[in-house]
Amino acid sequence: MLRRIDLSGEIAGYPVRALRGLMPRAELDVNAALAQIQPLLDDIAHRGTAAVVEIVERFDGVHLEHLRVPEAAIKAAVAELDPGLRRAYETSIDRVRTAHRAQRLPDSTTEVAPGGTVTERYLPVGRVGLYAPGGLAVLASSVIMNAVPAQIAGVESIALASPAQKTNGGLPDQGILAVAGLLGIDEVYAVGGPAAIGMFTYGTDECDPVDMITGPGNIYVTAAKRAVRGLVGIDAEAGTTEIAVIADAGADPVHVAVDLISQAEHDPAAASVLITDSAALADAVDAELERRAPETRHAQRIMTALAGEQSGTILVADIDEAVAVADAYAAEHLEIQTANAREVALRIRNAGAIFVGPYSPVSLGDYCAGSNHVLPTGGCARHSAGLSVHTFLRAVHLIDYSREALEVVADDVVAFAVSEDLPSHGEAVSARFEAK
Ligand code: HSO
Ligand code: ZN
Repeated sequence: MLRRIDLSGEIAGYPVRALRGLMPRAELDVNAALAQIQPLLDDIAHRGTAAVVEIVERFDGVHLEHLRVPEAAIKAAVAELDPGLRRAYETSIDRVRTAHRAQRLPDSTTEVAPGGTVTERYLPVGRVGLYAPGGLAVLASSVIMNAVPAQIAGVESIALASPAQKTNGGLPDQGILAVAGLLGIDEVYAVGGPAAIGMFTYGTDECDPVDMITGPGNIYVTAAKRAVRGLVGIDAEAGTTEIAVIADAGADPVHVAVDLISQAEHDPAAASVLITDSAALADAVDAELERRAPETRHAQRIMTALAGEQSGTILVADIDEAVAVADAYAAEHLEIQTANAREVALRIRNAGAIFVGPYSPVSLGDYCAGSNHVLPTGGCARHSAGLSVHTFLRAVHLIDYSREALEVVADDVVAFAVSEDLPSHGEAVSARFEAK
């Protein structure tokens, strides 16, 4: 089912660019969508609530009297939760909180020279708008993954927007509402798509503008976020889900296969990549995929993803080569199913998140590991990290020098200033030491 590329023994000296080209990622034409949604954003900027109501009516077929969801509806969604699902939501929230609390950094003051200090303060963003998609992509877990880090960072005001569902009386999805309730988010808007991004950016008489917008969305939401970037802060653009697995001859082919299938379940363009030094393991995984994929609920989507050119098996000579390939690919999710898995994992440089050993599957991380599932895709793991408490903090420097400390470095500032032909910069220092 997976196409196979044999690179054994060829990795040393193999150009990184060529390695990256082996498994090309699906690309979306966001800019084309941008041209379509720009008029909607402009309309919201000018007419506020009235424009949002019209857009929701046009695209979601729901007429809203108010954009904001009554608190009673959020409470009811929590009350109506199936007990098993409620426990799952609470477990996830609990673990994500525990893991993310450890990310908070204390402010730090460094004495750079006697009497001269630089303090780094971590200040939370003031108001954040979280977006949760509707339709086929209702993922309550993503609300947890976005909201918890913001709350732990100390963001004071969090608003959530999710599309009005005709099937839910014009309210957002019940699961989304329930999770909001469990997280203590009471400001929720039944607004989806670019309208939500416009509402958050420009504000309306019902919704104050936000400082930052995070959360996944379809290509139109992504385009809207691209359009307003700078006016508000925006998280990284989410691409199609991808999983790479490094496995050796000792790996369980069932584990490898079910994990490759699990992420293929997201999208026909999802990437499932196996990197192994064992042709026998690759054969066994293929056999499991052939057997299991047609039996899955979303067989069509999964089989399309597995057969796509973004997916495949790369055969390498040994685990050193496997690590090199994985680093070049820079997967959103990387599993290590080898002997000494933790040791191998610690050698990886580029991956959004690394899942170690046979009992740490990606789907655990999607929901209940405590880690965040908003991760860099499309090779962005080479330079970026996933969503975290840091996403919602700004490090601000406080510069505090005494007269003596400034005097010690005055000549250096003047030398720089003169060399850059900005002499007034130098005078701003030297004037302080001239006799009056
Ligand atoms: N694997 C997805 C997250 C997710 N999976 C949510 C299920 N629900 C992207 O990391
Ligand atoms: Zn997933």
